[in-house]
Amino acid sequence: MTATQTSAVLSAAEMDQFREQGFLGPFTLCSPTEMAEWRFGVEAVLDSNPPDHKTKIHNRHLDKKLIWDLATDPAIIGRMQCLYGEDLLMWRTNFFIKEPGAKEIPWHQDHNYWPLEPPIISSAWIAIDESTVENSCLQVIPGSHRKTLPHIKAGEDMVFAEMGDPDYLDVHQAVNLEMKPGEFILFNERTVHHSEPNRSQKRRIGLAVRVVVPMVKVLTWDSPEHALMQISGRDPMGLNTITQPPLD
Ligand SMILES: O=C(O)CCC(=O)C(=O)O
Repeated sequence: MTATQTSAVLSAAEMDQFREQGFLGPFTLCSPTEMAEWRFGVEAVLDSNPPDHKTKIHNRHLDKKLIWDLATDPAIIGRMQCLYGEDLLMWRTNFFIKEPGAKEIPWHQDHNYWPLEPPIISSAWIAIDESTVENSCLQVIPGSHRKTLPHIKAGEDMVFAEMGDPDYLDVHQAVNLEMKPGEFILFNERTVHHSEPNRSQKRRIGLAVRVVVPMVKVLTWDSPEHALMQISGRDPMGLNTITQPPLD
């Protein structure tokens, strides 16, 4: 599938909302019927072996055009350009596959884990499957991006090794981000987010797309082959190795 839509734009009110809340959406990338077509391709990618990087679920935009096309859909990139400017680089893509029984993803801020200097990054999280409270949708705490949350060691029942310190969290403020297949949200590196264990019998797949601006240097790399890709505009800083998107 190729992206054919015109780039989306945000209103001034939406941009203010992103600055105040740390997240925005859900927005529509495509209809649930169209996402069923994408999902067919996504499942084939997830069944295939990546040539040169660590797992089947991370950074498949490096070797599969379908993932690059999905991750750089104009519905996402147009909105990111409104918030971060024209010059955008793709750093990572991560599938979050929560099968029935999958563990909790702890409350966290992404910048705690990432080798970025400075840690300025925009994420889009795309619902590949329907994502509901029942099958552990993403949750965020509005306005939480205005503070840095201390992170501590997480328990065995969590997916990550570190989690946001519960003493500094007000989870009563949390918002459930239920999404139909084909919808997505935007958030930033400090927005506190989480998902419950998947207590349902329904799988939930999301694709997280990580986009940086050229002033951000990636300090360590997932693999020697993992370069960034220019999504739009220019790279006037030249701080990172840049490669071309896959052709097929
Ligand atoms: O999909 C989830 O449950 C968590 C996603 C997440 O932590 C992220 O996109 O940074």
